[in-house]
Amino acid sequence: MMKFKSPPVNSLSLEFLTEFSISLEKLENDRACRGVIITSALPKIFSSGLDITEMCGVEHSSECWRAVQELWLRLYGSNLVTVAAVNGSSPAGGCLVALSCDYRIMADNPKFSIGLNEAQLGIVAPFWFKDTFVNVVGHRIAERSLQLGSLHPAPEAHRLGLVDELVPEEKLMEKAAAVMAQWLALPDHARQLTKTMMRKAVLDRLVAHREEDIKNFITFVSKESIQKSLRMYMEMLKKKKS
Ligand code: CO8
Repeated sequence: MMKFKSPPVNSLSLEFLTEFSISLEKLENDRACRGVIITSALPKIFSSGLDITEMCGVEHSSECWRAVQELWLRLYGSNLVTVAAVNGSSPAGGCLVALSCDYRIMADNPKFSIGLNEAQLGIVAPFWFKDTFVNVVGHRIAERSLQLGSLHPAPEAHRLGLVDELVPEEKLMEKAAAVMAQWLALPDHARQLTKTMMRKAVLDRLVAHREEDIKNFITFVSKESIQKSLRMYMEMLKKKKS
């Protein structure tokens, strides 16, 4: 089991992303490990997505973006069985982490929401976020949800197929373990080859366009208008509190 614990909101900072990738790599290389359940040690939040403050500061943006790519390539292409036990809100990059797993179980709490809400921040989810989303929910639902930057409350996320199952919060880990056992009952090689067959085209697309994707990201976040949108969004988050 891997438990995110980076208060206050498990934002995906460069440090967090690097540690996450290294931990996954270690598990991949451990012959005794065949699967991982990903969850959060924080109440109410699975992950708040990319660290917006870091993203606003242009100096690390290329390194940050490479780290996001690296993590996604590793997680989406993982040979392990990956189960996301989503025990709190999961916007943007947090949603991508869940979408990249083989199976998603979410706590049945309408206060928890999940989705690729980039459009709400005035930014655009890159093509590989979109591809991952389409592969889970289909083109129409992904298109509407991405254009509106929707954050779906857990019951709606379940209806749309964004999460596979809803369970009462106190049953989440028990259920995740049961799902893991079900997936591990299959021969690894058959399951792994099937997973590769389903995901390879999408993974290969980013591998082929990685440097271009980093360049696009930097050009985009360096724009004054985008910086302004991100600053406004952070202010809106702060105001919401007071
Ligand atoms: N990054 C940095 N800081 C954050 C983030 C974040 N993603 N989210 C929250 N924080 C900060 C808040 O500003 C606040 O700071 P402070 O205490 O100094 O005011 C603190 O964390 C706690 O936040 P809240 O008070 O809002 O906590 P709540 O428990 O009320 O809510 C939520 C938690 C639901 C996670 C809420 O904070 C939220 O909605 N956060 C924003 C999440 C979001 O929209 N993330 C999108 C990130 S973008 C991304 O992941 C993909 C980028 C793709 C880029 C492509 C470009 C080309």
